[in-house]
Amino acid sequence: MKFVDEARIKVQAGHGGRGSTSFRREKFVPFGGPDGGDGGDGGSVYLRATAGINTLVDFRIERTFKAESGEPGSSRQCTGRSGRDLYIPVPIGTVVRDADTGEVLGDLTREGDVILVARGGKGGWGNTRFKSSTNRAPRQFGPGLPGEKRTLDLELKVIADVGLLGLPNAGKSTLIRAVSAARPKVADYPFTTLHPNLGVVDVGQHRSFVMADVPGLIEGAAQGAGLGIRFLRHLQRTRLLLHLVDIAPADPEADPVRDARAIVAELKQYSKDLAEKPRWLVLNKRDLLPDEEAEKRAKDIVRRLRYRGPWFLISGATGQGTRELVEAVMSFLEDRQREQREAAETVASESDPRNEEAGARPALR
Ligand SMILES: Nc1nc2c(ncn2[C@@H]2O[C@H](COP(=O)(O)OP(=O)(O)OP(=O)(O)O)[C@@H](O)[C@H]2O)c(=O)[nH]1
Ligand SMILES: [Mg+2]
Repeated sequence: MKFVDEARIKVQAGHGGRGSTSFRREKFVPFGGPDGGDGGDGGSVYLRATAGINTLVDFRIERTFKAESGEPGSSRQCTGRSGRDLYIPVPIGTVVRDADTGEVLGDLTREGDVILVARGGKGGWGNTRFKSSTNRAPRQFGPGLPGEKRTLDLELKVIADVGLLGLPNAGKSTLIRAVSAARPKVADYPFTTLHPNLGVVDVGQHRSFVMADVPGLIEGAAQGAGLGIRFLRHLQRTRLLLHLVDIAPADPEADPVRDARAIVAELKQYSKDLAEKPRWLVLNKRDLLPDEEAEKRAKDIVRRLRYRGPWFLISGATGQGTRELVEAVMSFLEDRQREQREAAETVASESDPRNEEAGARPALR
């Protein structure tokens, strides 16, 4: 299926129904008075993050999504039926902007997240409501208010904990296949992967994380070379990047160190935030060389890059070293989660009025 990560749609909420102008007419009840009911409210339009939808392909053609209008009121003080609300399912990770103002209306990051994007119009008053001591037979009615109308820009940024980064053919898709159930295509030509793929990596009981495989990056990507850098947006929400480097490139001219630097330069051009994310070096295809030679090359690459973070020497093809890699990633993510939780608890207890006296320390739990 085609992968689409940007779309523009129009939404139109339902209009409020017209209020009714009606008078009670019954045998033996002359001048029965006004009995026109209110119009029903128009339905509103919402977007809802829904699992199982992975792209914005359904919105490829710009179209208008309309909620129902309210029915008009009627005699005997009957209120018109309200229009039904419309819930539009969108992928988890959709950022919603007002196309006219650029304002971010919402970021649907969790399944079931809902945002209101166009409010339905209120139904108009029936003439009963206009009755007063000076006007006992009002003919006024409320026309019902129009429903809101908006043009929205939707942008999908997939939600993953870890993102794979690297040249085409570095072995990103092979790695995600080795450690998850995701089955992206693998082939020995560049740009096999044309859109992001997500895989859930199960590390053990109740321990798992989501890995994103994105299309390969080449030098000049920021200027549009290869598939460009637009797919990098899908790495923006990750907590950790794994930079895959082929330690035995088929091309004898290729220099893994120079190529690795080029990738980092592209990353910096794309976004400072992304460049500052934790990034680990993963030296891949160790099976192509004898162990000793592979280790020597790996150390040499690390030294020449003046890289000081954690690094791994693996083979996505044979699985060697991938277990250690996913364990380390999982621990890193768990540590991050713990830090975040603790930070949130500290903020919560600092804003607790019981801790307001000078020197009061957050209570330990
Ligand atoms: N020997 C060996 N070959 C590998 C390994 N990992 C990947 N390959 C091969 O390298 C080629 C490219 O692998 P992919 O996984 O498609 O690479 P990619 O990084 O996803 O490439 P793009 O999608 O084009 O960016 C394929 O022929 C793989 O079989 C490995 O660990 N060892
Ligand atoms: Mg690939």
